[in-house]
Amino acid sequence: MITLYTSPTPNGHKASILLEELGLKYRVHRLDLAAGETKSPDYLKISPIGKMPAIVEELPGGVQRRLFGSGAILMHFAEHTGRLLPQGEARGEALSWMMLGISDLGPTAMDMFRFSVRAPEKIPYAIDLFKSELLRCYQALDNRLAEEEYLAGEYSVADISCFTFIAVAASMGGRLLERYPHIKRWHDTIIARPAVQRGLAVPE
Ligand SMILES: N[C@@H](CCC(=O)N[C@@H](CS)C(=O)NCC(=O)O)C(=O)O
Repeated sequence: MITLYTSPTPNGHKASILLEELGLKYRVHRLDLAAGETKSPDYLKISPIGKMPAIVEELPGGVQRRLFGSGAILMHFAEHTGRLLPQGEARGEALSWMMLGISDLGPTAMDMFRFSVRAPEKIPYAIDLFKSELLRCYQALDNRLAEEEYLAGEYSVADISCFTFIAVAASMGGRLLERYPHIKRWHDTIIARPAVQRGLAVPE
């Protein structure tokens, strides 16, 4: 049995969309971030950094496997099932775009939100920096999606990794999808997938 520790955020949705796409059975343990549940001693045994998403898998023989962070989850289940991670030349593309979602797009989008919305004091340097870095990610995605239907040619973990941060930004208003027509075409195709809709509804 797979238990997904999550909360309704873009990183959590990467894991739930993946599990839905792969048709794997899992149960959901909802974490209350505001109540500090990711910092509890029990949860820190699963995710040493105290962040979600994380997974505990019960394996035969009473063995447990933990996975923490959306990147490890995407990679592990794609490799384990042999799905959503193309082989051959496209593998390098898939891993590169998957990592762009994890190490560039996601952290930059979160820092942009923190500095422009949450911060009690608005620091123009930080806001300008994260905005320009975010636009750099959007432009790279749009350019790639002008060439290919999906980031690695076929639908893969690369798309799931980047999609959730694009979807949340698009849902907050603004002109992201208007400005980047290739991202819009890709976003609209992915959001229409039934597994993506189910994944976005987790935790209910
Ligand atoms: N690199 C991690 C980042 C995960 C992350 O930042 N999770 C946030 C919510 S989206 C979190 O757990 N925040 C709680 C905290 O920082 O205390 C991943 O890709 O999953």
